[in-house]
Amino acid sequence: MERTLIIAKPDAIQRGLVGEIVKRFEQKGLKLIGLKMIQLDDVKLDGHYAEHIDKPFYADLAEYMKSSPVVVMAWEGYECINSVRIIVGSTNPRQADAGTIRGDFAIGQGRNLVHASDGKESGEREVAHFFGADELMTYDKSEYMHVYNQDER
Ligand code: IDP
Ligand code: MG
Repeated sequence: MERTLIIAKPDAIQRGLVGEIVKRFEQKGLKLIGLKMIQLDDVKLDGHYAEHIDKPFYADLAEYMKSSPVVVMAWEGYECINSVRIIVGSTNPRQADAGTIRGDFAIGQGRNLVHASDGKESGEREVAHFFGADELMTYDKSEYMHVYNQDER
């Protein structure tokens, strides 16, 4: 099972799209294992976006990501990193397919509503960056037998 970190960014909070975003992953059949609302500060944000700190857009990105609280979520599922990136859509919402979160609800590249981990290693690292072990839930999801083949569970 892979884990991915999803962030409903400040534009999702301000536009009342948190429920819509959660719904997309719930209806896919993924398992929610952690969820909380937080206010990002420089330390937390720079750690999360370390690969982007030197990019020209980082100052704008940082200001935007701290402009209101965000909702961070950890989701789990078989090969879920790829599934979630498909559900989220391309970074530039104007290039994102209809049916994706960004394609359906966003326009500006710096206002693309949601963060999703881009690999198995980054998923583990990002979940650990935002959630303590005691904040991640372990439980059986009763619908798994109807969502996965036996060898995928
Ligand atoms: P991703 O969120 O699809 O993984 P990344 O390339 O990792 O995209 O970029 C992180 C975030 O930085 C994007 O989601 C977006 O909010 C912002 N960003 C990326 N490129 C640009 C840009 O060229 N202008 C403004 N913001 C950008
Ligand atoms: Mg990224």
